Amino acid sequence: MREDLYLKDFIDRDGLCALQLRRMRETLQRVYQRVPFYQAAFDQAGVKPDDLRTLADLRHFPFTVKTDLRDHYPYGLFATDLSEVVRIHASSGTTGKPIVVGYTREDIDIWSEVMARTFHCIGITREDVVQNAYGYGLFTGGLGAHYGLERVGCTVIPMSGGQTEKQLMVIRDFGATAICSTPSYFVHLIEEAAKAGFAISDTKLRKGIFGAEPWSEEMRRRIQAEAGISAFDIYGLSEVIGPGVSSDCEAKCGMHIFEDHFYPEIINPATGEVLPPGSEGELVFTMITKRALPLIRYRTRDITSLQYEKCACGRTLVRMAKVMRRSDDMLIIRGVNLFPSQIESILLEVEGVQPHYLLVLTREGAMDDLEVRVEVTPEVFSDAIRVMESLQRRIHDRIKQLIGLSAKITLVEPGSIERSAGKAKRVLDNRKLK
Ligand code: DLL
Repeated sequence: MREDLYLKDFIDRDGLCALQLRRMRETLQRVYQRVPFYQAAFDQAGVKPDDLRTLADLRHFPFTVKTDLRDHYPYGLFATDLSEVVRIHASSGTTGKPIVVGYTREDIDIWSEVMARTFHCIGITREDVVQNAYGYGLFTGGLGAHYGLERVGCTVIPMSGGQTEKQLMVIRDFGATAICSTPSYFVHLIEEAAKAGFAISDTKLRKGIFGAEPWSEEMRRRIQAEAGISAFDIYGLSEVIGPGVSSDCEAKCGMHIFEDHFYPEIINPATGEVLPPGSEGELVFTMITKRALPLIRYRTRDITSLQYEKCACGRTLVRMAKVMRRSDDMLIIRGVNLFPSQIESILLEVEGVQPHYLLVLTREGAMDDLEVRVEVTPEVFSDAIRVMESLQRRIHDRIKQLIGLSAKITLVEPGSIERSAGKAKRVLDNRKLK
């Protein structure tokens, strides 16, 4: 029974496509009959559920975007009665009301399944003791990971986010072998452990299951070297299901999408045109098994590419490249396009710099200015001004060379940039206030 669950990752592609087509047709019928929003949207686009004869026909159907969920807040896009919904989660956007998502009993089963498959990809077994430091509550991270871990049968410690001292006590005393958290919070744990006089590499912790925010390969290397663990990337979003949409395997060469539930496409974000395999573009998902909230062609805004070649681990499931940017987090500074993750990659290549930074944008008249505030190690901070200045210059020149922007570099004291127990805040845009 348990083995069957994991065998789904190795299904042959023809069998998978046939399954996807059947499920997609059923879902299109269901939303057309049950969700007035979709009936109107399909009618307006001049398509009927029966027009889907092959998977490629999906491109004729309209997209769903975040504002559609907002406009039908809170339950307007649900395809079942609320009496069948057993759980609600919500994701807090930067502005206004949250996005509300719902799950039937079957949806919770699917979610537990895709999370169990996630942990199996990472090599978590019944023998593991897993500290779950994703937030429990309306955020999908905590409960999503929890149900998957129980399904695997390992020992779960439901810590939730925050309470850093207690997290460190539990890592040590309870013998956690793996931890789930945002990558930025784990970096914070590494530092706090050092302050408390121990190294995470001296504990039993061997694996980190990190996601919910972008993090670079440089950040992965740092975390692995400093904590003596293997760091895995997991991806998901509330609107699709939560975590459990895709996961690294032990080969770490892209995250496998659980395609028998979530059908991916890559589009050109400007035109909406579907791009061929391997192209970089915006990721779009159609949920082909969900009951309460099956969204059609949901635009994630996350930029990635898809690789269909079989993976070294033997899984046939398509892999998505690490998500380093969103089509909507691009900053335009003096005409130069910049994604915060580009700065992260540059900073982490410099010795003496810590993985804590904040990009501060200001406007002086018509001119935008970028300040990069970054923490340095205690050694650098207590060093001579000369050493600090030379480090500042190196970072400045590297950003200028690679991105073409002249930024003000401010080296700040270790611990002075605000830490978060969840997603890190990397940009402070003061331009909007003026
Ligand atoms: O962050 C779900 C999740 C929880 C994923 C725990 C992984 C682990 P939301 O709060 O709805 O859901 O935020 C979704 O976060 O569209 C991406 O922009 C970003 N994101 C999530 N995982 C990754 C990742 C959860 N591994 C949004 N790398 C998504 C980069 C990620 N960005």
